Amino acid sequence: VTSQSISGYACYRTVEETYASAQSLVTQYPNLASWSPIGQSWLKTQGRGGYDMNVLRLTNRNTGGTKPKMVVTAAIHGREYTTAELVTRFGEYLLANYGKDADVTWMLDTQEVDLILQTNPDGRKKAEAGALWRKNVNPYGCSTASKQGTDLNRNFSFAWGGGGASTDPCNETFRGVSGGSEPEVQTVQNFLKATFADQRGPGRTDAAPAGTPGIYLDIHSYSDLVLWPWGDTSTVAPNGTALQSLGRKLAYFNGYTPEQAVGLYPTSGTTDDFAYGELGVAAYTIELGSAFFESCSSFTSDVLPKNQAALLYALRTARAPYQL
Ligand code: ING
Ligand code: ZN
Repeated sequence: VTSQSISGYACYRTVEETYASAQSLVTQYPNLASWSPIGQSWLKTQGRGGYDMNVLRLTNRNTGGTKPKMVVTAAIHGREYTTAELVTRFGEYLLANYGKDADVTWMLDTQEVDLILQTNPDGRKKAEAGALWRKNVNPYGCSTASKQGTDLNRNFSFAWGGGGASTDPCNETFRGVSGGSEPEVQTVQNFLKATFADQRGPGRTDAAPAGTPGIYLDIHSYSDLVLWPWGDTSTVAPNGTALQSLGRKLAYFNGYTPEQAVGLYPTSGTTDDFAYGELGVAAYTIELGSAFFESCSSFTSDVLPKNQAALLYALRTARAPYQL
């Protein structure tokens, strides 16, 4: 970790360090890892710097067939440092243990893991510069520079515009001007749609034929929670028993409190409601730890081991997330 690391938190890779780590994994494990652009941050779409948005895909490229998939997004909120580091280290763990650990080997042979390590790189860069930055950096009508941006986790197009999101572009939970108005959200939505194109998970109530199962996790911080849809209503989601049951198992592995998302506070336009409601994919939000600036010692001794166990369980179960 180089000198550009976040001041006082040397265990958390910056955007550039995260991207460099992913690139070096591809160099080291060319048959198991790829790192590919899937879209652009808002600043990049404006031609004003910014970043490509990339996915780290882990699977044995020499084994075929339709593989059950796990997608994980991290750091959709810029200041949530532990999230990108956890997911980057999870990817490193899987690759380091391929061919050594029978379980990991089998999972990378027969499944696919797609990790979006920095889901809001513009916002993350603001946080690295010292701001407690949550949103992206698209200003819309907000004239106060320190309060600009759209909350990407209120901008997803399923049930967009409901409660628990703001219409004020200076607010921390500004929902954006329309569902999926932000390029980062368009990128994730398009990626989830493509990845889970034939998904027929527990959220689907139509009569579509059974397809490939999968699971989607969005990693936030903080509060030691495992959350599942819906966020905008206390109504239990379709097939809510299966959804809750898997959520409680994830919480067993990380020791966190499991609950329906609305129980924390109402939200709309979130990642997991989109994935479950629009695509039918079993979808969870995990809130890591007890601070945005989790000390490196508690990250290493607490957040990382607990959640590595939960992520491994999620991957193991991604092939049958609702046949519990
Ligand atoms: N918390 C999440 C947020 O976006 C959340 C909580 C996520 C609630 C998803 C419901 C659904 O507000 C943080 N820390 O961002
Ligand atoms: Zn968050």
